[in-house]
Amino acid sequence: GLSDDEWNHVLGIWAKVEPDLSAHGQEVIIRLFQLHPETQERFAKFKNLTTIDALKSSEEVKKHGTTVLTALGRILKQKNNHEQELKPLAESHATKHKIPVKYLEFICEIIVKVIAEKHPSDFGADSQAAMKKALELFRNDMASKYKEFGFQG
Ligand code: CLN
Repeated sequence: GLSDDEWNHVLGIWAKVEPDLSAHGQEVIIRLFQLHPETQERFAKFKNLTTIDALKSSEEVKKHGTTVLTALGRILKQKNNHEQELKPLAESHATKHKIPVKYLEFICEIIVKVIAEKHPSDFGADSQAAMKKALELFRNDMASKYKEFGFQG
């Protein structure tokens, strides 16, 4: 787990992200699709967005980015007592969307990068290390829940 100090880092930087969640979310989703095009194929609703301009001007992408980061923020705020929040997410991503754990790794890495770019002076080495640790916990717990739902991920 994370120490109190590490959770303070995680929630401290998240408080800087929250006022502009949709811009962060949009950037994360677009970058994910650009770097890992196979992830975009999982979204029926984004199949028509075939250019970077189409992605950038899509309200749906912005909305989905907000949905993702809102869910993630809710989980982080539980400081690892996140069973209640995590379970439905693991269930939908395992059984309905069928999202490999590898894709969760992709998005977590991008989330850290986007925060680092947008908040260079508030996201120092200690905060980054704490956030990476929190996201690793999230991924590991998603992966073990996946198995409970019979999805090897
Ligand atoms: Fe996801 C839908 C949160 C990573 C693919 N995702 C949702 C919903 C979230 C959510 C809340 C709506 C409710 C639901 O279906 O459940 N996703 C997250 C969080 C993360 C996440 C939090 C990680 C930080 N999701 C992913 C990816 C994966 C993916 C690893 C592919 C690329 S990023 N998610 C989906 C898909 C849907 C979805 C395909 C369904 C979208 C739709 O059709 O509306």
